[in-house]
Amino acid sequence: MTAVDEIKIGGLGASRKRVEDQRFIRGKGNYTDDIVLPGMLHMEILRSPLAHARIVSIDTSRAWQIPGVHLVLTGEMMATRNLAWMPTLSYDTQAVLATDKVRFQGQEVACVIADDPYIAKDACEAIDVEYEPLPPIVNPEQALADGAPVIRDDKEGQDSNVIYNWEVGDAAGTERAFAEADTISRLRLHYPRSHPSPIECCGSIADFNRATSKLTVYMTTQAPHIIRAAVALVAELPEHMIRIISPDIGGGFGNKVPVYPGYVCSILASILLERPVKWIEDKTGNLISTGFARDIYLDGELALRNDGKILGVRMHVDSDHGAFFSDAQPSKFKIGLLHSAFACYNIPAGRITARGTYTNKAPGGVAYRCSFRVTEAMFFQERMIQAAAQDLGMDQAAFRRINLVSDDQFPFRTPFGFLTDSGQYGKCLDVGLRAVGYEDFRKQQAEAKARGRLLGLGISTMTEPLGAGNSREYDILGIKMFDSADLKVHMTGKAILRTGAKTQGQGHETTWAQIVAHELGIPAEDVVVEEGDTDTAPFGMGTYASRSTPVAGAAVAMVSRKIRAKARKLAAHLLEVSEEDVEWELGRFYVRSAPDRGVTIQECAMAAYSNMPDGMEPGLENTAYYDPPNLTWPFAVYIVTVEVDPETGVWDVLNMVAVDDCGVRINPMIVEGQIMGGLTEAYAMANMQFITFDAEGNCVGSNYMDYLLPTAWETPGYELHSEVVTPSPHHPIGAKGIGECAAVGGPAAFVNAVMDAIADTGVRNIDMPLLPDRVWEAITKRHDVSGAPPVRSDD
Ligand code: MCN
Ligand code: CUN
Repeated sequence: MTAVDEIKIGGLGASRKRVEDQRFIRGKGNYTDDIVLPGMLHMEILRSPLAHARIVSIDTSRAWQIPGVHLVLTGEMMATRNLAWMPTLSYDTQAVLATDKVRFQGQEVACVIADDPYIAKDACEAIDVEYEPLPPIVNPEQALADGAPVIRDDKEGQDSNVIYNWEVGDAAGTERAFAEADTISRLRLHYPRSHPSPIECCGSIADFNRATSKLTVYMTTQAPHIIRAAVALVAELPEHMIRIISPDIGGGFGNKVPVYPGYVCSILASILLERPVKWIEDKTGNLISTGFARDIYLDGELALRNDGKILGVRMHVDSDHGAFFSDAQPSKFKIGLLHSAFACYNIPAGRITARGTYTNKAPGGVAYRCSFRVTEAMFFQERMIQAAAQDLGMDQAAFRRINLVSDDQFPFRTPFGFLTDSGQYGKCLDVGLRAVGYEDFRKQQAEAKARGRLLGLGISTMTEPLGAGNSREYDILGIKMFDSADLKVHMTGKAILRTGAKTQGQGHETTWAQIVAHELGIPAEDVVVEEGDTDTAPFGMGTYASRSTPVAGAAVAMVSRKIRAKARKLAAHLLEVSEEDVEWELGRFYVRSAPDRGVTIQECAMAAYSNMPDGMEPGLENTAYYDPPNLTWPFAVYIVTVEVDPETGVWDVLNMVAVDDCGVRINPMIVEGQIMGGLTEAYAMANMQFITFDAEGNCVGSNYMDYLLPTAWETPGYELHSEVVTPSPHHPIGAKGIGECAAVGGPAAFVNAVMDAIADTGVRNIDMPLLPDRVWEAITKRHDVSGAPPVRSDD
């Protein structure tokens, strides 16, 4: 007998088909809105039509009279239970239902609970709210202007719209670097607001049982245990009497990390009415009020030597957080992991200053396929790198090569203090350049130019920190960031695995079983994976920041190893030899001196319940909590070629090459799916997605006519490369995160390509999205087009 064939049993490296798709493609998924409980009522939210206004009065009497209405909740009623405001994940407060003022268009003002959602919606319209309009503020510049109205006048001592001033890096060293520079390259950029826009909106069904005092909440959350803690604190319910169940999720993309007023109101309503209360957000509600991302302005500078060496970097960012500072991020860092910028470059000194402001917009900066602001960090970085190479008159690839961290420099301390773990940056760049035919393209580009055609090539190279955290440095609201896995191997060798992560489409049900197969030789199909129920899953911090593989995935490997250690003892007992004489090969223990004498892992499992040695605790189950020593640092090279039509400003992607090194790939097919999805979102951000606000604070982009998602029709094709593999040195199976890389690094590649195509115009920047009219304006007027919403241009 020999070891089992790892690929055949669906182990590490197998492109195993996604087991969850069995139900998804048959329409048998079980999403929050699919759940129907006996006696369930429905909740709808009345939202503010104005961006900034004082509430004079709210009259709910007409709504109460509508047949089928059970409850009308207002801020005033919430206040009697101390629930009008709730804490945010960044130590700010957020209104659950407005009491004093409304602070953004779409803010929650009242809720109606009724027999069905239609009655509830009608009753919302029967609530009479009198507003006294106040001047709205729609960007940091207005927020910081003298005499600007203070948006958060509810907060004692808050006499401006500034939330924080934060800085990181080496001020003196950076000054010296700039003093020594031959050239200073400057760029001002805006990364516009965008929205994760998962197909499924947010929702919850709260079910409070007075008899047992137990509160069960089905909800669309990426982090059920954090929600349980938050509900315990906010609603002052005992934690063991709260059960959060996150069933199938129709895409999260960061949108489903925060705590939303709708969740809180449905919970209170269920407690008051002692009936299940369902809230399902509609698309417009989702687009205008939940988890926006980005909206951040950069003043960036690079200190350069004329031979191409970068000596220092200076960044100032102004971040528009909307009306409440609700970012989900490690509490130590005010602007997430923005200071991971330039981590792949060997730059001796750097400094970032960051300022956050309140505006009359929905709370922003939450997340959208990013590890806490790394998307902004890498976009700014790669736009600044392109501009710097251009300012020096250097080739884009050569300039990067001079400054990228080399293979022998790891672990590498980045300009803002991170320690990157590993990588082969030069090799990835070579693979990408070869794949795109770099030299040839430059020739074609020159030839095309002679004929008036505009071709461009954009490169984006980046590493990003994935896997928050390690508990020394990373916490959310004081809860340390680590993760967990619990594995129960049954008598017949079949198993159930639960983790503290929560899949939203990433395929954990498939890939975690592959890690168990790799560690234990139990076929992946014999391992069922369950996530998202706080009564059964071990405590974990959920899925975002591509932390699942780096942290929960590591815990899966570690718990499997604990199981293997016990199985080894069982094997020794079955084989009647001492444990030291037992060897392991995949799926089987054998006697070192007699390799034919062996027992399978399944036989060990049976023995754990039927034939354990004297004194051994029965059973084959265990739990592992994993606190990673560092973040994992995947690397990527994205190269895009485009043609820009000078007559219309329309640009088409000719080719896109992606070289991703995310260490060991558990399931190569799923990894490729993650990359393609991320590149598509990157393309959308660069090309079309735009949530902006007019001067009154009206949200433009509250529906899919205005907020554009790419369909298969406009999405370009991608050429993916997987030949570079640098295992993470500290991850038990060498895997690094991948979930966001393409969405993080992709946008700059597209923008750089368009900017390269129009380089002769002297235009340094067009802010995203690069809509045709903006590109056309830049080409014909030969000026930068800054997209600070509301869109401004010089004429
Ligand atoms: N994987 C792998 N080998 C690796 C790394 C990852 O096989 N070396 C697999 C994992 O096992 C997992 C998937 O790839 O099945 C993504 O893993 P990982 O990079 O750990 O990311 P997470 O599972 O933590 O997912 C989070 C990430 C984020 S933050 C957003 S936002 C996002 C994304 O994933 N949201 C998504 N991808 C998404 N994909 C879908 N379909 N839906 C979302 O909501
Ligand atoms: Cu930042 S979006 Mo993902 O981390 O859930």
